[in-house]
Amino acid sequence: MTAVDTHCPYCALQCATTLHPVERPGAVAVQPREFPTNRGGLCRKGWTAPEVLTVPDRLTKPLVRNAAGDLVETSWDEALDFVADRIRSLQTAYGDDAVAVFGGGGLTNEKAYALGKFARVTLRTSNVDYNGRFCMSSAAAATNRAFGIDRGLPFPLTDLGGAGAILLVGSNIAETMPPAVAHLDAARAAGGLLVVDPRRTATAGLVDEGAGVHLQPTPGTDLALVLSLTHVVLQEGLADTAYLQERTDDPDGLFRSTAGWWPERAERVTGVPAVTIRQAARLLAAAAPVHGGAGAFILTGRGAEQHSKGTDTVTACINLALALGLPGRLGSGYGCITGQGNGQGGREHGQKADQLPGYRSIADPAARAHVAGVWGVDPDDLPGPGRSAVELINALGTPEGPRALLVHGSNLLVSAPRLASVREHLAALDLLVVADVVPSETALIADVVFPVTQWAEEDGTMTSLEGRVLRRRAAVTPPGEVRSDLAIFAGLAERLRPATPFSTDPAEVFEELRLASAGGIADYAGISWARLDADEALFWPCPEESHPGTPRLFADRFGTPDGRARVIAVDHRPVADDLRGEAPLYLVTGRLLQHYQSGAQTRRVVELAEAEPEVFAEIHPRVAAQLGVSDGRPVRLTTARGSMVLPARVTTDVRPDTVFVPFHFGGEGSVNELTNDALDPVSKMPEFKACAVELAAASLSAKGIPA
Ligand SMILES: Nc1nc2c(c(=O)[nH]1)N[C@H]1C(S)=C(S)[C@@H](COP(=O)(O)OP(=O)(O)OC[C@H]3O[C@@H](n4cnc5c(=O)[nH]c(N)nc54)[C@H](O)[C@@H]3O)O[C@H]1N2
Ligand SMILES: Nc1nc2c(c(=O)[nH]1)N[C@H]1C(S)=C(S)[C@@H](COP(=O)(O)OP(=O)(O)OC[C@H]3O[C@@H](n4cnc5c(=O)[nH]c(N)nc54)[C@H](O)[C@@H]3O)O[C@H]1N2
Ligand code: SF4
Ligand SMILES: [Mo]
Repeated sequence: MTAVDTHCPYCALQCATTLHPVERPGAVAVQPREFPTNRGGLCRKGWTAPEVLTVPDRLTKPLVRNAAGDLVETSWDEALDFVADRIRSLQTAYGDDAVAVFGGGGLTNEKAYALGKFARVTLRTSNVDYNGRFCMSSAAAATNRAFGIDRGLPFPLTDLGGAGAILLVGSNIAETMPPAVAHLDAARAAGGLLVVDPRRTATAGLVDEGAGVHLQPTPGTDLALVLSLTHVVLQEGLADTAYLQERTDDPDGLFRSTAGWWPERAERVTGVPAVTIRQAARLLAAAAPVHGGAGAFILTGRGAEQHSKGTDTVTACINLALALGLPGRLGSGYGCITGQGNGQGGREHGQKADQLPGYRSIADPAARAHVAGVWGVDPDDLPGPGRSAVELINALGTPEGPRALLVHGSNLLVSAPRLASVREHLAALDLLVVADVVPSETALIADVVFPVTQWAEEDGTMTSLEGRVLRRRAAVTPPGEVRSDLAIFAGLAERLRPATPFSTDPAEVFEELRLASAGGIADYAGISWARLDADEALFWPCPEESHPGTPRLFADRFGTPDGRARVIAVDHRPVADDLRGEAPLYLVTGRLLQHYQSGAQTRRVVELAEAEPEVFAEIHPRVAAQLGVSDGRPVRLTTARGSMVLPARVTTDVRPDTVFVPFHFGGEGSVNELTNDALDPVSKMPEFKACAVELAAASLSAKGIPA
């Protein structure tokens, strides 16, 4: 092996790396590579990613559960035959929708595309969705309805570098994308870094004394806060009225929907002082182009989005950006910080319940005709829109719901909300098939487990948080009998519906993806692996080989039929499972720098597991004193869904009405035992970020806590 240029397997920043040969088979060493997003930097997860390639319990052979209930090794042919037979008999008995597929935003574009095609063409099921529903779906829904296009950042990340102010709503970017912090430097130096988070996170810590503002609202109140920021902008005459007239459909709607949110009222709801709200609005406005500022950005993360009103909160952020004339202006804008490695590409190629490749709607007859043409099938044979992730999980094993589930790239038994229900529904299935690289919590309860390739073992493409298409390159041969997810789709298609064969060659799959996406919103027709190999600077849409790609969207028009942004009136509403006498605190969940998602990968990396070995609850000293609990001692958290015991981390970084727990741990350490699966009505995003919780001191003998 020679040195191979690729990108980190984890988050959407997709830091550029070079892999170097080492002596051990299947192993590599990693070096960061100069690239606009990471500027030669890597976080701790990126540095240690090679270890996941050779973890001792790496899956290397297909496994099938035997009569005694154990997962035992088998051959690919036997495992594929078994799964195909079960699918055939379940679909014969219960119909095509009896089989469901669940995808992931970590899959390459090629895998995501093949997964959607496999569900629609081979299985003919409408039951397909993916973990992006848990991730940025509220921002996607909001940008789709306001701008007509959902590309997380409609501008290159480096554009942030010139801004005078950046408002970060519910993003802890300093821990979730550490190398990206460099792009905040100018705004920080200008005193324009504005961070909205109920915790004093590492990101809030970037706000030095007098160099910006940390707004620390009550969890679940961002919508009121942003409505009030907009109120101040409009009342103080700071809006870009010419922009509102020219580029939006309803400037008056903006005034009407924010008129009642004067800062003193918002203070009562959010806990953020009215004076701070005014200060933040003025700082942001001063950087807007209409006032001759250096540029301003509003960016949202999961803290704003993962709520039952996430779509409306993002809409309020977009409305604030429109009031200031930011979207589509060079050096300003609104963006959602997409999370997973291919969180952007994963939402474009048809893994979503309502979507076909090219970010097309599965309900649109023209879109169906185009994609069916590429697939060589009759448009009438394509299923219609299906259930969203949580609705799909809650239907599994019910009389009307699917009897079988195939999971590719998600560890549902850790990362989905209200785990008791997830466990019950997975157990009620006749067939659970999990494709993974390691025996994740979900793989361990499956009937069949397929061992698949991961980043350094495969070729493909990923689309980063900027909408930039990147090459993932194979550097090593996968161990044992590991195959790509593409081989699973091909193997099952050959057995179930051989008339439409599936390629196992990612380069061929990409060529087909180009055709299927052509003419769609996310148009990849002009992007080829050869062009990417020459220069990874192609942002979609890129309709022709001669097209330079589109780093910046919306300069002249938005993606709506008349080219104007839609102003959608939204109003504040409380958290679905709100505080009450017996549950007086908010439980919020999120991430630690050291772990990735369900932790399936990073909990297996020794250095990361040693740094953060177990779950904990951040509580304020005042709460700790009330409970008589000191740092490291066990507390019991109880919500309407469940209860868990975990050590307290006593810190003034969290509000006294808030408890924070990271979601990266499995089994008894899974905070999703407690979270609420109440859904946003538009995006169907579950309310991971806030629910009412009761706290109590726990006994020393409580499970899992050493005395
Ligand atoms: N280290 C690490 N990095 C990651 C990941 C990971 O698992 N680990 N995952 C990747 C993925 S898929 C994603 S989606 C991104 C997520 O990246 P972020 O959005 O930055 O991550 P979170 O920690 O989920 O949430 C951000 C913040 O929201 C705050 N928060 C909670 N409730 C509220 C609220 O009501 N309002 C506001 N304003 N804030 C609130 C939390 O305190 C938290 O600090 O990270 C990506 N990068
Ligand atoms: N309480 C709470 N819960 C949350 C969140 C939160 O903030 N709070 N955040 C949510 C968010 S934003 C997200 S994105 C989800 C993520 O949660 P999950 O969907 O569980 O994501 P991962 O842990 O990344 O799981 C990916 C799995 O796929 C495997 N894998 C990696 N590469 C491949 C591949 O190429 N093919 C296949 N078949 N498998 C592969 C990995 O080993 C891992 O087991 O969690 C959500 N859950
Ligand atoms: S920031 Fe994201 S892409 Fe970069 S090294 Fe860390 S996990 Fe990997
Ligand atoms: Mo995510």
